[in-house]
Amino acid sequence: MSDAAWYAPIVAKASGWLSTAADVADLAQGATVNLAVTGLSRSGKTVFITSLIHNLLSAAHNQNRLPLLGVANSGRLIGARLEEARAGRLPRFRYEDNIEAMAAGAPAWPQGTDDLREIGIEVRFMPASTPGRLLSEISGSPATVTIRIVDYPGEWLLDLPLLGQSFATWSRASLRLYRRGTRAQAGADFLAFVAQHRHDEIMSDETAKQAHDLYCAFLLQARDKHGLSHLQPGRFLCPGHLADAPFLWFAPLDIPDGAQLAPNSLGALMAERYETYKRVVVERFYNDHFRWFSRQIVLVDVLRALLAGREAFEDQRLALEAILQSFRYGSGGLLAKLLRGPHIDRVLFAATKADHVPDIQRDHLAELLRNMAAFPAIEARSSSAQFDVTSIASVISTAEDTQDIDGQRVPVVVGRPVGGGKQAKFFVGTVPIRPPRPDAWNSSFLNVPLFEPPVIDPAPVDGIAHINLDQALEFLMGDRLR
Ligand SMILES: Nc1nc2c(ncn2[C@@H]2O[C@H](COP(=O)(O)OP(=O)(O)OP(=O)(O)O)[C@@H](O)[C@H]2O)c(=O)[nH]1
Ligand SMILES: [Mg+2]
Repeated sequence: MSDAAWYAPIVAKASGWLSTAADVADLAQGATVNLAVTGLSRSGKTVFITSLIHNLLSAAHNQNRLPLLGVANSGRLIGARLEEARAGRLPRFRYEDNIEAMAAGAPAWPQGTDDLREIGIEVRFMPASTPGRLLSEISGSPATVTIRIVDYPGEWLLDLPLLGQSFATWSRASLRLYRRGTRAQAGADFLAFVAQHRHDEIMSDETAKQAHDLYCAFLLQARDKHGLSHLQPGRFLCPGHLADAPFLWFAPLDIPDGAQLAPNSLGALMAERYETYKRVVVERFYNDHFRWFSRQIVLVDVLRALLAGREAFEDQRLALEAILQSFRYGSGGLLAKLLRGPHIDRVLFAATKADHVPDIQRDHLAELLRNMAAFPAIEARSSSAQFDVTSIASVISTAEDTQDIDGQRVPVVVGRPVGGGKQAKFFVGTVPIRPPRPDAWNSSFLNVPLFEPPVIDPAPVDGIAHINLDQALEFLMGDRLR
């Protein structure tokens, strides 16, 4: 590996081209960019990471797969390879298994994620700038950038907002939410239990465990039966290796404003476990995997939320906003100055599974996402971070066609629904560009199943057909690949 500290002054003096020695050090030593792939459960994180890797590995053979990625389009991409598994601290992301599953005789999507995994992709390229190229020639090696990505269950993201809340505050906010709408039905047993167990009753492990079990059953139902997203804590839905750790045995309780939790009370026991959970699980998750990211893609399955109805849609919006509070955007703000580590300076919001709608509807998906959460507020708070909104499909699983409906020729998508259905046409109606008005929710305007993945080549040669994956990568990484 070349000694950048030695080269930089010489090159700078000789040419006067260099803006900063740090850029050259990056090119010579190989920079690492931590990319946060953020998204609620089933939003498409694992499929996105798998397709991104496969297309980057394939790019040396088939540069046409990534026409909107500058480094590929300009012919400067030399190749990409996976970092050795031992380079990471976590178990390796199952790229190979995922590709094999998708390339099998009966193609299948990757499994839902149940724990943390990481991977690094080393991209080798010829620098675009004259000093960068000169440095590459002197050192005899191309520039490299390693993109590091961590994959995790989407449910865990909702834990991040807990860092800013005490047990009493969280309990009050949660129970307020659970007493309304669908949650009140799904959580009837748990709410009845809470009504019978005051925070100041004598602590009991048995009562705490009972509350916890009822609460978990409620969260599972809210997610799986009602399509809700704002569900905390995340490990209750997806415990990973923690499984039955006793400090997980807590649940929200009714705690009136201003009430003190007495020693040896049920409330005090729950609060202690909640704090342990925050310290042992959430803080570690945040510090180890989010603090160091400088680029972020936020994946949102906007269509699924629309399909699930008004409450699920509103709930997803709340969940997204809660999560976004947990990240540090731009260089402004007291918090950004106090906390160590880089801030996130580029964020892309992406509506996923854009192949579920015909081409002419895809801009609508992105617009709907733009109008869905309080992104403009984030933008205003952070002048130095760059934001964009787009729609993507990591793996195109449908084809476009048209169909006559009521004497009109309308665009439809054709695909094979997961679960053995026959190939069929699906008319998705018009995707609204704003969250529907309250009275518009009654008409079901969309009809999209999950589709089977297409046949792909497991060898990283041809790549995977996608929509806007290259554009997303250019926005997120383009400046680091120059
Ligand atoms: N048609 C289509 N379906 C997709 C695409 N990406 C994801 N899906 C579907 O969405 C499902 C969920 O995708 P994942 O990538 O596993 O979601 P995730 O965010 O990793 O979910 P968790 O691991 O549960 O947090 C997949 O099993 C597919 O059915 C896409 O680009 N096109
Ligand atoms: Mg996953």
